[in-house]
Amino acid sequence: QQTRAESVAVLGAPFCRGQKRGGVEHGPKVIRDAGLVERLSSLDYSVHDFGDLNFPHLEKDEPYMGVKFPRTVGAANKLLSGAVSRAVGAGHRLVMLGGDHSLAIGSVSGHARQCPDLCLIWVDAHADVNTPMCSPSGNLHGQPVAFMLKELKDKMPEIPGFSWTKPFLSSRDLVYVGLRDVDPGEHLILKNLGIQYFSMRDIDRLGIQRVMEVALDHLLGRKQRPIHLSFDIDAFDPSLAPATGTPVNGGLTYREGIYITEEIHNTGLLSAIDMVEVNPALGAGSEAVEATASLAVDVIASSLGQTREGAHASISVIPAVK
Ligand code: EXY
Ligand code: MN
Ligand code: MN
Ligand code: MN
Repeated sequence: QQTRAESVAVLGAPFCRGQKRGGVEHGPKVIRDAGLVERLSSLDYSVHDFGDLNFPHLEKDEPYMGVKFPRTVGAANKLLSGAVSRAVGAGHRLVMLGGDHSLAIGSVSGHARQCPDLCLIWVDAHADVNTPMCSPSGNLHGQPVAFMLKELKDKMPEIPGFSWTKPFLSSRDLVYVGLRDVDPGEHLILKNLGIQYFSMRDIDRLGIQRVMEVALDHLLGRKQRPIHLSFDIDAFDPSLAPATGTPVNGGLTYREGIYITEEIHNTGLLSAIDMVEVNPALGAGSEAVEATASLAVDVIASSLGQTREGAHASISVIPAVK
């Protein structure tokens, strides 16, 4: 059986300090247990599972300007950023398994070190673009995009733990899909910076086909460039993804979610994926957890070329009667 030229690196990031609920650090384990590596191998990738990162534990990490665990989150993301940069630099497509969504600071910045012209598709119920000044919670999983955007540079205080990174992304190189729980400060940022976003209401109005057409044209119409997909499992409706820390009603259907990733795959430009916020300590028992993890695997596989209409890569003749 021939294998694709491409290889995929899987990198586990067992980390939970960007939010307050324990358990999300076990996301990488349940996503692997749901068969991720086998599924990607069956798509003919050569899969390199780099295992889980070992994040430093800091004894003392007091809040700073309301931001919780700043040094712990900063140090974890610094480590992740280096690991992602090395994996992408070695020529792999990257799959980062979280962990909470604060990890996107490290993942996207590490990717951007190798691909400075990348664009970012953020699929989430939330915009995760609070600055420390407008965050209602102080949780860093609600703030990662604010650390990335060049246009927010002078709105961001210096947070201990983050001196290693500086903003690297233009607001026009970012698109959101799935929003339905956006804080007032975040809404102002989206509007002031003219960020292209598609809320669940927009999906209701336009349909997911038109949403993806406009989203991809916005990002790629000017220039073809590598895509980073940051996929928060809470983008899905809680009936499909119950094992997550901040569920919001009225989310993506299974078919909308898979259509999003199929269209991203069809660009041929997907370079890295984050799959975050799967929390096996939540949800009403093991079935709920397995359903959520299996959904995460479907999203990743679909992003990397699994199709609903089948494929014929490994068979070229209809088998003759024996
Ligand atoms: N916007 C709220 C906050 O900043 O606290 C909730 C953020 C939840 C973030 C989840 C991961 O997407
Ligand atoms: Mn635990
Ligand atoms: Mn998120
Ligand atoms: Mn979210």
